[in-house]
Amino acid sequence: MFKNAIVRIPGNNLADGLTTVDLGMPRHDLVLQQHAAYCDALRECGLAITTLAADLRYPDSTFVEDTAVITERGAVLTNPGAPSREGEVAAIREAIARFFPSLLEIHAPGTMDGGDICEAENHFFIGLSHRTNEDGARQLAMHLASMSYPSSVVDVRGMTSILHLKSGIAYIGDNTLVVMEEMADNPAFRTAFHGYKILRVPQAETYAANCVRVNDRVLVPAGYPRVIAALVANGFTPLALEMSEFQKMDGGLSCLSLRF
Ligand code: CIR
Repeated sequence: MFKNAIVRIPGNNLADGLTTVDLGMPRHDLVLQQHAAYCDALRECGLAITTLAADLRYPDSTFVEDTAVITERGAVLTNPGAPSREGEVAAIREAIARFFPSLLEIHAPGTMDGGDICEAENHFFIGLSHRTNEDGARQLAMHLASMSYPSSVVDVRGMTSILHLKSGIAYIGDNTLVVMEEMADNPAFRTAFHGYKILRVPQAETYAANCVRVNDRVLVPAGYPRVIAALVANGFTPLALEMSEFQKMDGGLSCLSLRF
């Protein structure tokens, strides 16, 4: 069960952030509206929210998930892989330290974005991506081991359609993983996930592979009927949220909050 979430209000310069997709510029009024609905959904799921003010120094800073890996046994601050996002960790440290006074850290030359880390029933999958490098992955595996968590690495560097590991997979509890079609062909991943029930996401709905279990609900982006139907058919209760403006900036549902 999650009790808390940390979010950051998007700045009116979100459009200056990084993106690899060509979906147009986010509209600030809609950005704020979608962010507010996201926060309402977290509240509806029973979470108390810590809301941080917009930070115009870092256009991508609303994507707070990338700054930390938070577990039941402790928290690790990351060292984001994009130079423009490096300062985001210092900016959020105090808010996280209020809940986790002793913080572990990923140090250079290691880099890591929280979006690459997927916890699946006490096992951590660490995505190697263009943001998370081998040294970052090694450091995190060591920190996780110090908390008695096993982990394994999934290399997603060859997958051009996703930014982070969790752009393509989600663990939604009940021993179930939501996995994008392309990822299911990764042998390391298939072996590692032996024993999990896998809900395959059709290629046309890949964006919805980034869904989030929050207590009794699964938050899922609106507009992906096959994924929503599969969730319902497997006994989950989806809560659909408009994400169009964040999608324009390569952001998914998970990246808008740190949950613990
Ligand atoms: C970036 O490229 O870093 C941001 N525009 C999007 C980050 C999305 N984060 C995530 O999926 N965890």
